[in-house]
Amino acid sequence: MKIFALAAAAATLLSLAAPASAQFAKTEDAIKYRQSALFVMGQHFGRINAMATGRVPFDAKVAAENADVVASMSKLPWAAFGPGTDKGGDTKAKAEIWTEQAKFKEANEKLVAETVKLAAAAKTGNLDAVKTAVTATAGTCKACHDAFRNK
Ligand code: ASC
Repeated sequence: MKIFALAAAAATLLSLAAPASAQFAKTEDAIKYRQSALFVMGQHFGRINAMATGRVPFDAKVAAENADVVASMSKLPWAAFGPGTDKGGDTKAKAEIWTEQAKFKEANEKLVAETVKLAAAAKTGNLDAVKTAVTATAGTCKACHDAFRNK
């Protein structure tokens, strides 16, 4: 619980912080940062997904806490895909991120929008609403991975 609250607070602070270009000392840091944010988001999404698929019992409070972290985390990775961060570290990022920036931004925004809906669905405590939102959110994860992430 404390960890969730901390992660959410950190996410809020970071999203209010300096412009992307000023955020990272090194390309390697930008790559590590975006991978870390995506990893944390994936971990928390996985906890909700486990409930949505019936692998673990549905707990509305836990789902809502995790969904809030997902919604906060979903805002973070994109500022770390700045110019020149296509190389210079261990990354699966495709060149299309930088050559099709409008499309990439649209994909980012879709994810953020779906995670807002996921957090709202989780707050209703209704498992069916959570399932619907989990499916929609996972769809935006997959669409972006298919278009912009190497295997
Ligand atoms: C997850 C996760 C992703 C997405 C993706 C959806 O749980 O970590 O990256 O769902 O696999 O297709």
